Amino acid sequence: MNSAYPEAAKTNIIAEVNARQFEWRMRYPAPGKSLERKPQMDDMYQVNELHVPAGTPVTIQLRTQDVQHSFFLPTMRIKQDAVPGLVIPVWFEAKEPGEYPLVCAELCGWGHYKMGAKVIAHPPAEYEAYMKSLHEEQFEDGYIE
Ligand SMILES: [Cu+2]
Repeated sequence: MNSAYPEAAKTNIIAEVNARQFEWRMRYPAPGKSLERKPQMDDMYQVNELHVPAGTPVTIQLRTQDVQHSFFLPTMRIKQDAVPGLVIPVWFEAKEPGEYPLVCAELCGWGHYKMGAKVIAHPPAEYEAYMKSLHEEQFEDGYIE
């Protein structure tokens, strides 16, 4: 197992993952833009679904909005605490397209048991297309170009 932080992942920051009682909120930059520390007008949001390109290392910025949670991708052997006040980069690679479970591994309250989500890995071209369609869907009123 190689645990070094690959260069490719350092520049491939695809989303902020915000844990809260009792769900996972994703914030993605608009297609072609990079993720900013502060939310931007054209960011995109999703709950309990994290879309990623397959076959390439990616980084997410992990944070929590309330108590301590733990970002756990059991099939990828990735686990990282989400700690109040910190933004923690986590890298992983979904080797194959498909769905991978994302669960909370820190007892965080009554709803801990249901704090599950999924990572959805797409072939790279399909990923680009998906993110574009998500942006169109979330900004279909045309307010932001
Ligand atoms: Cu939790």
